[in-house]
Amino acid sequence: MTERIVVVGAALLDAGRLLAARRSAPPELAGRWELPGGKVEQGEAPEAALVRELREELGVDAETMERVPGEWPLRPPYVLQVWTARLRPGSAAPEPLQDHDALRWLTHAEIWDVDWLDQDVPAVRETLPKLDAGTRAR
Ligand code: 523
Repeated sequence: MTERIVVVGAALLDAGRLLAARRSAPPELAGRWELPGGKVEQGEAPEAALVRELREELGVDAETMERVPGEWPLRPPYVLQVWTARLRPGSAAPEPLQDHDALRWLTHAEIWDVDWLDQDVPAVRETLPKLDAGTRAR
């Protein structure tokens, strides 16, 4: 049986906006936007991997909230799973420290303004209702 490796992505939410990150590498992905994250390491829980990746790549202290239903195929043997996440109190604001060269906080109306990686599009679509839930009562 082929080994399957989970790549975790974060739908990082803040005040009804979703964070999009523009990849700077590898060349075939550079310039496209993604839900930031990375590969789960052996023996690591996916949520812990996501918190680690967000710290390494964006310099933030984040926590996961819920799994976004679904799983999306990447280049074999990788599959993408997504969690909603938020910044913990006192966290720094995200900065593109590694793997990215731009970040944008998108409102629902702006979600399709960026050129998402094809494989991230269905995951982004699934997170939209959660984004709306976060825009109420402010
Ligand atoms: N994706 C992807 N979408 C998405 C992520 C986080 C990753 O399509 N939202 C793809 C891109 C790569 C593979 O998944 O082909 C691994 O992601 P990467 O490079 O962000 O994972 P890292 O940071 O764990 O990789 P290493 O640099 O190898 O450690």
